Amino acid sequence: MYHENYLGEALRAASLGADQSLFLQNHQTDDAVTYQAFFANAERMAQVLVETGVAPGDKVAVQAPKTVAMLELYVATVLAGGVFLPLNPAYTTSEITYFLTDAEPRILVCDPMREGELSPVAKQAGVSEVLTIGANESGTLVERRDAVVSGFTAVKRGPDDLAAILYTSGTTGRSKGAMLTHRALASNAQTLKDVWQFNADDVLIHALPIFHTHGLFVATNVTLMAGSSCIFMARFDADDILDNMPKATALMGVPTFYVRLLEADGLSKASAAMRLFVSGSAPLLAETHDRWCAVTGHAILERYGMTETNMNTSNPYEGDRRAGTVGFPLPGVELLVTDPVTGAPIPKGEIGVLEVRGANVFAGYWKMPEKTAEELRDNGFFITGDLGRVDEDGYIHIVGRQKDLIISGGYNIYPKEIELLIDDLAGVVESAVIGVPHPDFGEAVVAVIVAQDGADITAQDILTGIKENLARFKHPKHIAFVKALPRNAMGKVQKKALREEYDKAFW
Ligand code: MCA
Ligand code: AMP
Repeated sequence: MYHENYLGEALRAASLGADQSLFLQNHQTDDAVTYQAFFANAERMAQVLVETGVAPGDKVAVQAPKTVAMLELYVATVLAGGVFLPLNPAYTTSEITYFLTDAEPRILVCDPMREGELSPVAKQAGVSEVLTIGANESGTLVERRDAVVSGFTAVKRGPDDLAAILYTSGTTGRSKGAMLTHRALASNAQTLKDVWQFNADDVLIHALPIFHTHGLFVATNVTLMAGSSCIFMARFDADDILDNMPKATALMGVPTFYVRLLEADGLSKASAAMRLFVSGSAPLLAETHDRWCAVTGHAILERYGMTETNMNTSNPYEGDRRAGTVGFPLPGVELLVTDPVTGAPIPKGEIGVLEVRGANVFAGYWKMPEKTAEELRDNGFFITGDLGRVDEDGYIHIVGRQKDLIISGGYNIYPKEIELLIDDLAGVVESAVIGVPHPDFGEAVVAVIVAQDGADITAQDILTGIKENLARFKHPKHIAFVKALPRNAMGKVQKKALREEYDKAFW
């Protein structure tokens, strides 16, 4: 089955012979989806993709609500030999225009509610067909799937072929498409399944979005590869998660999940029989780790990854899960700490740039050979831009970032993108966008703005001015007007000074 499609086979292997076992409980509709039903639908959808002209290597872009159909589309794209390109539903049409123009997908699958506004953009970008997936498992792609009667023979794809492109923001403001191969995705999920000991008895609470690495590859691929099942929720809701914990064994989340669950009533009782809580995508405060331990008796397992690499390090499943650390390199991942200037390895214990190498590492940035060359060394090491150190026991500590990046509730936000938009508004001289501590999101966006002399410009004007072009989660949650931005002798804006000044903006 699927034996010539590398990732397809890896995702299907565990459930072969267990076709009637449950893959997914849809929390929205209460439908129970068996492995047999899920893969049969994915095959039918793959047939539709091929009929619409998707050839091996073609990209299938999707901006749709979190549904089982969207998950089927991921597997269908892989089986059809295509390249899955998921996009955050929060992106505005102007943001989507960039992705479609840059990636040149064969088809776009979007929410029926946005078909009208996105179709012209898709056409302009050379997309040959627009299909839809709506909330509640509806849409034209679902209808066409249901009209296909026969099964589908997976298209041949090898380990080095691309399975997905995920866009990750760039420091210059332009997002970069990270090209991920069948091998990178399959090998990383296999490793995680093994080290976190997932098996057919596991039930994962899946409340993460499925347009990013965490919810799409870590949560979904691990579930499929272990033959486990999941409780599939359209979004995070603390009460829903607590209600379902007694039926589940594992939860994967960003730190905000754990911060919010700690605020809810009944956590201690609900979590009693769970076996694993995983956190990642952003730093988990040691305080959250400790409080979780005190309330539930479970030590959260923190791991560290990136869109370009999937997961790189993990705290041990068996052994000491240390708060404030991301554990050890995963099997098959080599990690170096290097000097930020020379790139040479530095002595153990000192802070430097984390670099990683392994089968998990991406194949480069789509259509950006210079960026690829800057970040991916000839010897295979990827320069993460994260700053860290390895302690005397081998645990890795992430202490900061070389890149000017804000991570808010697990979403990455690049200040440059927001600054460019604000600087373009009438009445603005210049701006600096920074991330400062936030009790719920970990970090949140603050914009510090210098207005033109005499300009009567308000925070609301700024928000109104950027809203067409910027997804809401990237909007500044605090806006300050100042006379001048702090600069060093070289004239560079001192963001560190600004971060210190606005450190308490949300407390
Ligand atoms: C929502 N808002 C946000 C965020 N989420 N603002 C900043 N940061 C956010 N993360 C905005 C909304 O637009 C809204 O604004 C207001 O905050 C309240 O939204 P609400 O609906 O209450 O939020 P929510 O639906 O409860 O979402 C919060 C969330 C969600 C559950 C934390 O953001 C989430 O699921 N985050 C997970 C992201 C993730 O999967 N990251 C993995 C990336 P307004 O009121 O103005 O409309 S993969 C990765 O990082 C690497 C590879 C890795 O290691 O995993
Ligand atoms: P993304 O661009 O979405 O791929 O996000 C990757 C970035 O998230 C990494 O480069 C880190 O800066 C950050 N990250 C992921 N997991 C962790 C973690 N456990 N602790 C600290 N930072 C993390």
